[in-house]
Amino acid sequence: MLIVDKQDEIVKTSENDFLNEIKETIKGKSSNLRVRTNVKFIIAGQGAVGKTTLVQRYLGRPFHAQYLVTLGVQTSVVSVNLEPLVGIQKTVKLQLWDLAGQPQFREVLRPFFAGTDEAIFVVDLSRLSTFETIIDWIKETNKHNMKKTPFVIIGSKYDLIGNSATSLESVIKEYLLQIKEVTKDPFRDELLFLETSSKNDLNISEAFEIALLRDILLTNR
Ligand SMILES: Nc1nc2c(ncn2[C@@H]2O[C@H](COP(=O)(O)OP(=O)(O)O)[C@@H](O)[C@H]2O)c(=O)[nH]1
Ligand SMILES: [Mg+2]
Repeated sequence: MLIVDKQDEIVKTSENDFLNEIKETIKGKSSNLRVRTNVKFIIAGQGAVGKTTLVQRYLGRPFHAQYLVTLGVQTSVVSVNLEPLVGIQKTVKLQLWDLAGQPQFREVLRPFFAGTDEAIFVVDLSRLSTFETIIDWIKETNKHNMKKTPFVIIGSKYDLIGNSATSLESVIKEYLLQIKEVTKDPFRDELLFLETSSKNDLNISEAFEIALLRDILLTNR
């Protein structure tokens, strides 16, 4: 995964190290930790980047190679027990709002942005041009929420890029810096980017855990 820090430095780190670091920070605060019982995530990004597959894999469903367009929005609720993650005896009801990426749904989607606690924006690593709509999604999300919405960027389909991963990295970094520039805010955290593969089950639960635990950290700072 890549982290663009507050000074716009890009750091490459392992998702497990990062996840452990967040877990330790949360454990350190656990005596008076505030945890919302309901958390809403939206999952957004261009059509066919792998949003629905990512959510379905997180929910434990098998991988399907054929493409089924999401019509408008598909919502799921999953109960996340924080005990095994950070040793807190609480359960979070995580609502996942999987939004259709095709432009014809844009109008229909407007009401669904409100109340978003965290956004998961997905790009397709085998089509890096899918990065280009992310800034629009960020603006649209912020427009319907009182505060700037924290987000994580997921680069999906890591299995498809194989040996070209290293050569694509500079393009990815460039896109991340552009996004960071547009979303500049002195109180904003680092920008997080995480590679996943729904096909090979790479970083699926990690992606949602990072997003959820970071939401808890942001609520408590
Ligand atoms: N190779 C590969 N294909 C994927 C992956 N994730 C999704 N896909 C395929 O990409 C297509 C679009 O996926 P979908 O989740 O429906 O995209 P959405 O429109 O963003 O919801 C489908 O054919 C999926 O099988 C992945 O990690 N690897
Ligand atoms: Mg979909």
